[in-house]
Amino acid sequence: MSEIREIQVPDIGDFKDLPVIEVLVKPGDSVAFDEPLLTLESDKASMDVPSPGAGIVVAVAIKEGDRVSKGSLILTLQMAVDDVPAAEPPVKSDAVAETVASAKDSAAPSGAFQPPAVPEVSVSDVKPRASPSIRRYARTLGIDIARVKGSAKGGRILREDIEGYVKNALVRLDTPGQRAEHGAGLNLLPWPDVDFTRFGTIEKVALSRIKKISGANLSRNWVMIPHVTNHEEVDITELEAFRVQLNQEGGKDAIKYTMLAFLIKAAVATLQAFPSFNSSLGNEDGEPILILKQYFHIGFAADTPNGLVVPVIRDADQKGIGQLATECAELARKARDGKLGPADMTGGTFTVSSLGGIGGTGFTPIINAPEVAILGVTRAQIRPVWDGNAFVPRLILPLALSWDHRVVDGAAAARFLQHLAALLADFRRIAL
Ligand code: CAO
Repeated sequence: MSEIREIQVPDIGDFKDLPVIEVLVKPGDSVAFDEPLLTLESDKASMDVPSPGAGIVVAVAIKEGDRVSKGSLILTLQMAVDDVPAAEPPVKSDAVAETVASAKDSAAPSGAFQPPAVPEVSVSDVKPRASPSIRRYARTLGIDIARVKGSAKGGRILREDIEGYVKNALVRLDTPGQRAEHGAGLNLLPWPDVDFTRFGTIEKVALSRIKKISGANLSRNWVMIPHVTNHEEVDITELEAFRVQLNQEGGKDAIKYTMLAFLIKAAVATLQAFPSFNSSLGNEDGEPILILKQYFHIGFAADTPNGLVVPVIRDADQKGIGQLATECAELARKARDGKLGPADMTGGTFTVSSLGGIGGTGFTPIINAPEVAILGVTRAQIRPVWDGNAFVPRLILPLALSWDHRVVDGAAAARFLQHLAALLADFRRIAL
């Protein structure tokens, strides 16, 4: 036998007119004894109002935002006669709700009442069951509690469930493939999951260690830095003639003067003239600051069979072009042999990425964080240049400067490139 009972707000102490912050049940729900029906919030704490018995919710009389006091009607409940309680269970404030919830969840349901058939409820309709403190905990961590699977009886969410959810999310974010799949936390569309074998034969190859590490760094830098790339073309006819002459003068064990060494030398002189390009963004007492470096350690991108690495030439401002060329060659050899140590690749303040030996007319280099700018160089080509009277063949070098728009702006970047171009066009200026 069953009967319909009106369930009212029980004795809630001195509180009156408390706002309902959540109604946890709806008509058709089956509730167990002591299961929370709604959550009230006082200025001191939130509290669950538990069901005084097991049964089926027939009608709900209140909604979120309503204000209730002792005796306010909450809902009507169809209960087995045996289950009709003599006394109501106490309201649980948020300090104790969690422990009580766990204890309750392990208790057997009471009575022999067989609830009548209720309409099937889809998963998305079901409100997650959790005590106010657990809800608040989830809110503090920025978690949508509806995504958390409860492990206690009736799907009730415990603190461990929230923690498990967070742990899983962190593990997923730490896995490169998953990071892409989850849109790098940017709420992007998931990465396309394509079965390529549907379209043709494929071969699966593991990424090298270097590719995995540089890929993760490049993705972070691309996503987190507001990159802008400025382009410039510079006439290096005289510089190349000088470089060729230097190399011709050298004996058997002579230094090979490379364009990269001249680029590094000119870049250092330009960084000295524009210190904000030789900096990093920092944070002090919660305020963003710019850390201007008074040393000039220049990285250069080196292509190796296992992927891209960036060895660093220390104190490039204190070295001549011959020494820069020698050190670049040594570091590039070490890079190709996989022998670079961490000390060879850390501490850079600016990077030069030269594809000039390979080709191309321009590209967008990705800033090597925490640096704020990078110079990309592609292949110099003889072009006809108008000298006022006639077209003359000149060797033109394309430059691309990517810079962090949080640190510098377009005018500064254009001036930086102009300065660099002027030095490369007439290297004597470096002595000025
Ligand atoms: N324009 C035209 N020719 C150029 C040039 C330029 N900008 N830069 C170099 N060259 C020519 C040189 O004259 C030389 O020619 P010769 O063999 O006829 O003398 C040849 O290219 C090789 O030059 P190099 O010995 O000076 O080597 P390099 O400075 O070009 O390269 C290094 C050294 C380490 C930068 C290079 O091996 C490398 O790894 N480059 C790739 C960097 C890279 O991958 N960047 C992209 C990063 S983003 O993915």
